[in-house]
Amino acid sequence: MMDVRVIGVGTLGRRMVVSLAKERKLKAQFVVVDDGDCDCCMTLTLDELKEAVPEILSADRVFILGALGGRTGTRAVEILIEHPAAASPRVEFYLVLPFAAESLRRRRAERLVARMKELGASVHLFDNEHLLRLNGHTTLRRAITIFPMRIQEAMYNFFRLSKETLEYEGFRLKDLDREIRLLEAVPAR
Ligand SMILES: Nc1nc2c(ncn2[C@@H]2O[C@H](COP(=O)(O)OP(=O)(O)OP(=O)(O)O)[C@@H](O)[C@H]2O)c(=O)[nH]1
Ligand SMILES: [Mg+2]
Repeated sequence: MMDVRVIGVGTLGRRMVVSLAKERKLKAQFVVVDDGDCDCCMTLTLDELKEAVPEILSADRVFILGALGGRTGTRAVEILIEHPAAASPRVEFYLVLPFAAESLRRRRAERLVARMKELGASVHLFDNEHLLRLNGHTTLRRAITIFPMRIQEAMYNFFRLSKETLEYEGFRLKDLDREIRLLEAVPAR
């Protein structure tokens, strides 16, 4: 049996991992790196993460889910990428980038992404700035749900699960079909 670990970093990472863990469909070990405990998965503080990095990155496949720009998620990614195993193709990062309007957060995130690329980490980015293309076509609440949904979808794809039941924050993947198509169709400004 393949040993798969899904790590959620920061608040958004926690939400995605809790949502996936509660579905009980993915055969994976779930870990959250954030403050406070979590009723459905193992939770680590940043200090605990530092100690646990070699063990965490030793699984057959490791997925790290979260957003950059805030404190906890960014710091967790910084800690993880300093270990050589983080550049292995077994390890993949799925990360949301802040809006440009969150200027300091955005710059912090961009610096870290540059560093990750330098180190050769496998990183899939979901840039909030692209959501502005949906301006006037949907609500903010629906728009900000798209990327967490897409990241969970990537996990479902990995496990070859049917996406019929995939949901996040009260939306099903198919509820956001129109937004997802619009996002892909409208070119960046
Ligand atoms: N699209 C989208 N982006 C989000 C969402 N939540 C957070 N983000 C983005 O992710 C960035 C980081 O947010 P968090 O995950 O809350 O940050 P954190 O790592 O918990 O940081 P601290 O709480 O400061 O420790 C934010 O600045 C937003 O740009 C969400 O639900 N949808
Ligand atoms: Mg947080």
